[in-house]
Amino acid sequence: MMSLVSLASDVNECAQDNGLCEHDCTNQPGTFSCRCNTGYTITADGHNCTDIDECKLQNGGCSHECRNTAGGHTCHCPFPLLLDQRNSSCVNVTSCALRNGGCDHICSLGAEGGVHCSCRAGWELNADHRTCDDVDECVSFSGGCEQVCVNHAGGFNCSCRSGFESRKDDPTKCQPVCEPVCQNSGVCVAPNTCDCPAGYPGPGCSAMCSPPCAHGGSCMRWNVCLCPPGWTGDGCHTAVCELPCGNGGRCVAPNTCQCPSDYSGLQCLTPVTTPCVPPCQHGAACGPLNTCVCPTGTSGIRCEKLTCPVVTTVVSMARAVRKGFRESYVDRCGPLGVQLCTKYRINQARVYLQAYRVGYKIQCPDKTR
Ligand SMILES: [Ca+2]
Ligand SMILES: [Ca+2]
Repeated sequence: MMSLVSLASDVNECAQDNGLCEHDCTNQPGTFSCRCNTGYTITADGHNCTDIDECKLQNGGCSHECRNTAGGHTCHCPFPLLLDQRNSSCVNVTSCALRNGGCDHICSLGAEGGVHCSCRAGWELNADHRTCDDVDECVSFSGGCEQVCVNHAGGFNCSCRSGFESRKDDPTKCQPVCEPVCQNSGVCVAPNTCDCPAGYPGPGCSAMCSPPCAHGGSCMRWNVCLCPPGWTGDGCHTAVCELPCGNGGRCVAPNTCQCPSDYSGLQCLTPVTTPCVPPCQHGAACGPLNTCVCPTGTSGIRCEKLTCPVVTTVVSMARAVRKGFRESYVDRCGPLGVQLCTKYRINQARVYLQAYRVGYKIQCPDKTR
């Protein structure tokens, strides 16, 4: 750590460990001194501080009893005298102005000129006629509490045992707590015990359905489910298909049919045609169970064998179309129409387009011949 070296030769002894002074350290040119807080005096070692016992010096200025304290002292008076405003002399009590007449709570002037103490509600006057002591209301009749009385300074509270709570209309009384709360006009008669009306046997007098209501159905009185649209049955487990499922299809969700493998569609009315694998050849149709239905002239599992000759077929595809032609003609032209010019126009004509489609077919000999 860096430190600035002052030009003067003085060393600040207070900078380290407070100059070993117990209270205050004062640095001076070439030296230092320890000082003590008010009520203390320096000891012979010049560093430590010790309490001054003021009571040993003219009784600390007290008219009666003096009690020494660390750093000070206090004066005390024998009953029924009170300390005066300067906290040193003891005087007779003649008014409520001095220290509230010595009263804890309420001071009033007595008939004979002396003062009279009294206490606020919930407190009672001590035998010293000044101090106010708390009244323990729970000692007599348990404070009027139905279950538990709790005393505190100036008052008391009623509380309830576990499973009960204070009644709103009368905090001295207790009522049982039911969790969950009793619904449907049920009455909580003991902790977590509802007295339920008929038809509501569930927790907290709720309706109870067995089997439970599925698909968002509401459980009503007497084990009845109120089902949402699209569902019906005891526990709302049965789906409703407004259009019935055909061909052995099952209604599995609202308006949803689950079809057998050979039918499809909303109501399972469309037969499913599955192509044969491998495919049938020579135009053969695919029959049930992946079998090919071979046309005349073919055989084999896939109708791949030809049993009759194949002949070429030619089909004429001739058709007539309209087509535009450009043709020239001579016309008069020029400023006075005296010149001759060649002009062009589009003329429509019907033409024939000739085409052929070449195909093949299996031609078996005529059996009748
Ligand atoms: Ca003292
Ligand atoms: Ca009390």
